[in-house]
Amino acid sequence: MSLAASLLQGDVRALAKAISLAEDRDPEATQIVTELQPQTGRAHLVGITGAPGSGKSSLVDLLLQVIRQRGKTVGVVAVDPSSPFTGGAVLGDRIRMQRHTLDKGVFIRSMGARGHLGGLAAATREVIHLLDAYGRDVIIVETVGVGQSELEIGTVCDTTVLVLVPESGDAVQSIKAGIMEIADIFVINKADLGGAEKTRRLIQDAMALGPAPAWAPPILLTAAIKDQGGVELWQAIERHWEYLSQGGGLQDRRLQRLKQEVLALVAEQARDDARQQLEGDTPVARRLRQNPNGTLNPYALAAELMGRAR
Ligand SMILES: Nc1nc2c(ncn2[C@@H]2O[C@H](COP(=O)(O)OP(=O)(O)OP(=O)(O)O)[C@@H](O)[C@H]2O)c(=O)[nH]1
Ligand SMILES: [Mg+2]
Repeated sequence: MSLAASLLQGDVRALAKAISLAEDRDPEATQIVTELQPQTGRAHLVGITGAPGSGKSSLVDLLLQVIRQRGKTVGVVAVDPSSPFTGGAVLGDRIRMQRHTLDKGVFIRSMGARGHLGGLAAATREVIHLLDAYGRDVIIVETVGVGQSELEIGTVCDTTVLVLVPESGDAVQSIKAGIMEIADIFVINKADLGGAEKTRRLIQDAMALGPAPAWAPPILLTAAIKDQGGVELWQAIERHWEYLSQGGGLQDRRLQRLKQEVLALVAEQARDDARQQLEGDTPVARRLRQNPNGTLNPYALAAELMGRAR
């Protein structure tokens, strides 16, 4: 039986194997994803993003409990561009989500940037498709944000949760600068540390400046470490899903996502082609070797590699 067929039958080893192929950027993964395409589009994709250490994994752990109590199956992809680790889970995630490791309704995978970021973004998208075809009801994508444009979670997920911590002046600053648009739900985690109400007001004030949106992002207070706020967070996520499904732009979001995915694939392919030309036995590479002082014009070289006259 093909890997794709085994995966569809619920074989978790087939899923893990397909994910490894996607991480390796193996062309076979692309084939599998293509074969499985008709079986995708059912899952609710939930993005959890925020600064390093804001408590994203702890919140995911909390959500897993709530979601499982409601009988839904979950796939978690924790993406960490700064980590070389891949497969299984990076240490922190393994510890924080370990109470779910024996539950067949939970599948957790951590992904690091082995090579280049573009590849990681493409691999993440493929893994999401695989989990979707595998039949997970909910797929949670944890990413450190915001900043890596290619991993912009807003373009990957249906519902994006932005995790802040109390009195992070910087975070509120960047909200003014425009993160606002990507957050469907704000979470102020570590509310046990105090100062969360003040942060809530800062966000509210920042939101009041713009036009009233069709969906007003709720601002929730959580203390993941104390198991507080998980139910409310899940309820908010479900409300947003209902809103999206009932004329709130699910189609549009998914169309944007498709465009982003195509762009990412084009970028990955173009970068690979360019790298081959730079490293191989090509006219460009020969000219570069003859000119070790680096005085050639990078713009002209890039245009040449892309086949454009400048
Ligand atoms: N006081 C307090 N600490 C918390 C809370 N939630 C998480 N932490 C702690 O914050 C630290 C980071 O938590 P993680 O869940 O790993 O945060 P993260 O955002 O996933 O971190 P990265 O994936 O490394 O970016 C850990 O030491 C947690 O115990 C909370 O509600 N209150
Ligand atoms: Mg984490």
